[in-house]
Amino acid sequence: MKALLIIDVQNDFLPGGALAVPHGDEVINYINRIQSNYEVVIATQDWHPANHKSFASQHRGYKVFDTITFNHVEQVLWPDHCVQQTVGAELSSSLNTHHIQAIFRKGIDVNVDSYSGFFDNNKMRNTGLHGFLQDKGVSEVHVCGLAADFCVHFTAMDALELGYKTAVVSKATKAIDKDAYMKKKEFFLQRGGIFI
Ligand code: VGL
Ligand code: ZN
Repeated sequence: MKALLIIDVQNDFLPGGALAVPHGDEVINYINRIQSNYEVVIATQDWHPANHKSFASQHRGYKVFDTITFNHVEQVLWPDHCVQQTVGAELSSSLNTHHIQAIFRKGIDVNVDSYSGFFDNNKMRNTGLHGFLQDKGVSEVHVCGLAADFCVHFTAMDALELGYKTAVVSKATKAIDKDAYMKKKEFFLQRGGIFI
C-alpha cells in the first residue's frame, strides 16, 4: 500500500502567512490532482501553543532565524506561526481535504519542536502516524507539502529510518531556503530516498 503524506499546507506557510514559503501556494493544485492516486492520504498540521519555544518571541535577545541550542538540539527561531486555533494554523481552503483520512498534529509540546510528522525533534514522542500507516499496511510513502527543507525533509528522513520506501514529490513541495536545502537533499538521497 502506498500513502501520500501532505505536510503542513497551512495558511501561515503560504504567501501572506507568518512564515511564508516562497511560492508555497503553487504546490496546492498539484497535490489536489495526485491525491486520488493513493490508497491512503494523511495530512499533518503544525499546531503550536502561543508560547512555543521555537518562536523567537520567547527568547530575549534573539531574533527570527537565529539558531540556538536547547534540549541538546539545534533550534532555528521562527516567527510566531501556526498557533493553535488561529486562521494561520488552518489547512489552506484551496487544499482538497476529501481524501484525507487522518490529520496528525505536531509541535504541541511547548518545549520541543517537531518538524517530522512522525516524531518530536528529540525523538521522545511520536504522533501516532507510524502506527496508523502500519495498521493500513502501508509500505511506501510519498511526501509533499511545506516546507521542503524542514517538515517535508525530516518527515521523509524518519520514514526512511522506519523502513518505508520513501519518495519526495518534487513538484509538490517548496523550500524556505533553497540553497540550504541542497545539502539536505544529498543526505536524503544517500540514505536511499528518491525524488519523483
Ligand atoms: C515548519 C518551520 C517551523 C515546516 C514548521 O512546516 O516546515 N518549518 N515549523
Ligand atoms: Zn512550527
